Amino acid sequence: MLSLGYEVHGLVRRVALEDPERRFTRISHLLDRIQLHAASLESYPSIFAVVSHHDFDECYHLAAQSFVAESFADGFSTMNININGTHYVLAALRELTPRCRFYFAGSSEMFGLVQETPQRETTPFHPRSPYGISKVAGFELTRNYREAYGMFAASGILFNHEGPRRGFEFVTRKITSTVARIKTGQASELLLGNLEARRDWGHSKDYVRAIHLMLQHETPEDFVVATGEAHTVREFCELAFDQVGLDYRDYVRTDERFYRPAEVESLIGDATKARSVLGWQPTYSFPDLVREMVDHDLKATLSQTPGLTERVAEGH
Ligand code: GDR
Repeated sequence: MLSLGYEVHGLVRRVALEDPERRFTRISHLLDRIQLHAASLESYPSIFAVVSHHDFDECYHLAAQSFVAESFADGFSTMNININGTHYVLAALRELTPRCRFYFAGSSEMFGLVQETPQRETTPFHPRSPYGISKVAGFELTRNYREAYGMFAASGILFNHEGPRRGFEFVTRKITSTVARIKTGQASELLLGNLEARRDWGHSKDYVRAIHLMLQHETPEDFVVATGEAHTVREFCELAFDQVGLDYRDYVRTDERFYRPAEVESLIGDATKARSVLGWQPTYSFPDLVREMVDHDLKATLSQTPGLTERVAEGH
């Protein structure tokens, strides 16, 4: 957004751990170019206060409890934050800046137990987790504000999007960060859940371009964003270990703890609408994505431990 000339504002919650070096690591290089405001998705007045002081043109609502497994552990928090938080943002915009364009981060998890393959904008939803249910509610709220109040409110239905900035609990980053630790002798195994789950994995860099294009389109519409290619968790492991010259079968074990009460077995998206209406297309292939994530994690692990680069190069 900065490179496109936008003035960028963001919301942050106050948390007990306020160590700025840790807390803002992923945006530390941007902190002097963006404006952060204290607000919480749990508090309508806090969102109202920020929106009332600025005349925003576009609002990208990406905040959520986004980890599916955690939504089974605490469905109530997930519902509360994801549904009410979305409603608060929409309500504040409607009250104060109804011409502001609004983007809602919908999810392929809304398709859950898939009713058709590949999934597109018209595929019926069948969510399989409190997270998926909360995203269906957010999607419907966004549609309702569009229809009831004429707001430019659009949802992206994004399939899994990954990269070196991904959180460590998600399966792709869990795999690539553990591959780096195994390669450097700091771990000896990788414990995972369902290795046969299939996902349509794309790169976040490609997907944020689609999000921006959606808000520049003349009408507010919903779009599936996906690569149209699916791979299993097992295939991701195979490629990631192969990247550092190891065989995943020697290190990967399954553990009951990482299975979900209701699993989404297979997702694959059809982004024909985004391709034809927005002119969007992904640039990263699946092997490019895996390679970039493994390379990044290997470099990061090596740089954290002095002398390790030499030892790994010598084959230790
Ligand atoms: P997902 O992402 O649930 O698809 O949602 P995640 O990476 O957590 O899981 C993908 C698949 O891998 C299987 N799996 C494991 N997952 C995790 N996290 N840890 C494991 O050890 C493991 N073993 C197997 C899972 O069962 C699942 O099938 C992501 C999130 O970013 C959502 O917020 C977003 O909406 C969707 O992608 C699109």
